[in-house]
Amino acid sequence: MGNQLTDMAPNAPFLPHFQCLHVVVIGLDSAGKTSLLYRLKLREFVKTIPTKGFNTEKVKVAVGASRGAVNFQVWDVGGQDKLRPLWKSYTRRTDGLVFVVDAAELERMEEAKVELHKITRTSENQGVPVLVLANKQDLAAALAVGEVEKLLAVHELSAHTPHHVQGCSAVDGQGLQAGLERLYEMIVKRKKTVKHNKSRKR
Ligand SMILES: Nc1nc2c(ncn2[C@@H]2O[C@H](COP(=O)(O)OP(=O)(O)OP(=O)(O)O)[C@@H](O)[C@H]2O)c(=O)[nH]1
Ligand SMILES: [Mg+2]
Repeated sequence: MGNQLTDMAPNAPFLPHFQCLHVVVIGLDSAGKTSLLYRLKLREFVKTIPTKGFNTEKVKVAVGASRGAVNFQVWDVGGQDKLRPLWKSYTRRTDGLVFVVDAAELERMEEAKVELHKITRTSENQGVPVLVLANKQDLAAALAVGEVEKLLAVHELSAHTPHHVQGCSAVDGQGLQAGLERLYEMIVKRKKTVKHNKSRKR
């Protein structure tokens, strides 16, 4: 049986086939980052323990108009507050950021908002596309995407930061493919713009 996320397909036209996109997954502790990484890698909902450092996996995802398989090197970094100062070094020169929130935890949305805005404001992350994943949509208490978007004040992100908010669940994988599609589109668009600007300067 095929799986949309990992089936091999012809390479996407824009990126050279050997290129691997670097993506960093951050967010508060217990948001579901590690669960999402392994849902993507193993197509299973795995039992996790709080991440003390990081996990990294290479995953192939069929995205883009040609449904080509694109390699993503995904870094999942621990979200406990004492580990958050490390986010900056992991996100340096990344192609894309994934910011995961527990959509069922209304009382931590303000804390998540502060961290989201802090990390996207760093000079290295200017213009880096951000996919916000409103995780745990399988829970009845989960806030809808629009609510999460408002509570995180996503509209206040810099005009130079392409972003998209997507609901998802690591339990059944819903929303992950759609979110990665959007992240991929934003990354490719940014790479094209950077390339275009460079060739105009020559
Ligand atoms: N119901 C539900 N539970 C989830 C989901 N994703 C993760 N969880 C649970 O949330 C808890 C935390 O998940 P982790 O993936 O370890 O969270 P994390 O963001 O990696 O946490 P840190 O490593 O501490 O930063 C675990 O008990 C998971 O089983 C989801 O989509 N739905
Ligand atoms: Mg973790």
